[in-house]
Amino acid sequence: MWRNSALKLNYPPNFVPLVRLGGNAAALLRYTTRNNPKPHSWTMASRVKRVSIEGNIAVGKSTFARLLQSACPDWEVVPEPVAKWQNIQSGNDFELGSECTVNNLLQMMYANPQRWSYTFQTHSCMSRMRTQLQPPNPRFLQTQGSTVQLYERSIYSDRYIFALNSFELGSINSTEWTIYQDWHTLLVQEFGNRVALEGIIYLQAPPQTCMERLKIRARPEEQAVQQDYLDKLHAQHERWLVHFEPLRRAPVLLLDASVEFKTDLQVQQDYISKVHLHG
Ligand code: UDP
Ligand code: DCM
Ligand code: MG
Repeated sequence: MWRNSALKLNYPPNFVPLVRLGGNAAALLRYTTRNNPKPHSWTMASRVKRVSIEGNIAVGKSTFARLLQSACPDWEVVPEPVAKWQNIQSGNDFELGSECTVNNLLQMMYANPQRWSYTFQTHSCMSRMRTQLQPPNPRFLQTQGSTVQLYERSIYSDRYIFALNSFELGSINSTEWTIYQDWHTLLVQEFGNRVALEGIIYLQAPPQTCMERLKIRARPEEQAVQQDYLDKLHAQHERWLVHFEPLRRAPVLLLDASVEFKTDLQVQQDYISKVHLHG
C-alpha cells in the first residue's frame, strides 16, 4: 500500500525536494513559479501526475509497466532509454558526412567501471531527463482529471541509487562524484518541477530473484553482473525507499515482486487494483 499518504512538508534546510508530495498544490505552485515563471509550464505541471516504478536490475519494472499500460490504456508509459545507452553515435561532423562511430556505453561501463561509470551515469541521467522532459503525448492528455505519466526509474534513483553506489564502490572517484552532484543539483533546481514525482511504485524482491530474472533476460552487457552487485543495489533501494527519512513521508507503494506477476493473472489484478486504490 502507499506508505504515508498524509504528508507534511518538512525538509531539512538544504534538502532539494525529490518528490512532489501528496498533491500539495500550493507548495507545487510556489515551487514551480519560483523555478519557472512561465504560466504555461506550471499549468501543464499541475495537470500531470508522474509516477515512477523503481527497483533493482531485472526485478520486473518494464514487465510491470507493460501490464499497467494494458490495464490503463490512457496512461502514458515512458520507458527507460536503455537502447540509447547501447547505441551512442559519435562523429566529427555528421552534416559533412564524416564517419560515424557507434559505441555501447552500457557494455563499456560493465567492462571497465573505473573508466566509464562517470560517463555512463552522466549520459544515462541526461538522456532520462531529456526523455522525461517531453510533454505528454497529446494522445494521453485528459480533458478531465490528471494526465498520468508512468516513468521507469527517475533522475532521483540515478543519483541516490546508482551514481552513489558507483562512488561507494570506487568506480566513480571523489572528484567525479562532486561534479556529478553539482550538475545534478542544478538540473533539479532548474527542471525538477517538470519531472517531479507524485508517487513511487517500489517493486521489492530479494536480489537472488533479480539475479534469476537477469539470467532469464540475458542482456549480453550484463553477463558479468555478480550477485554481490545486486545485493548492494538492493541495500541502496531499501535505504532510499524504506529508510531514507525525507522519503518516509512520500507516497511509496511497495509491491512484493518476489512472486511471479508476469504470468499470474490474480497477482496482476491485485497489484493493478492496489495502484488504482492509492493513485
Ligand atoms: N520476469 C519474470 N517474472 C516476473 C517478472 C519478470 O519472469 O514476474 C522476467 C521478464 O520476463 C524478464 C526479466 O524477468 O525476462 C526481467 O524483467 P524486466 O526486463 O521487466 O526487468 P527490469 O530490468 O525492467 O526491472
Ligand atoms: N543502470 C545503471 N545506472 C543507472 C541506470 C541504469 O547502471 N543510473 C543500468 C542497470 C542495468 C541497465 O542500466 O544494467 C538498465 O536497468 P534495468 O535493467 O534495471 O532496467
Ligand atoms: Mg527495464
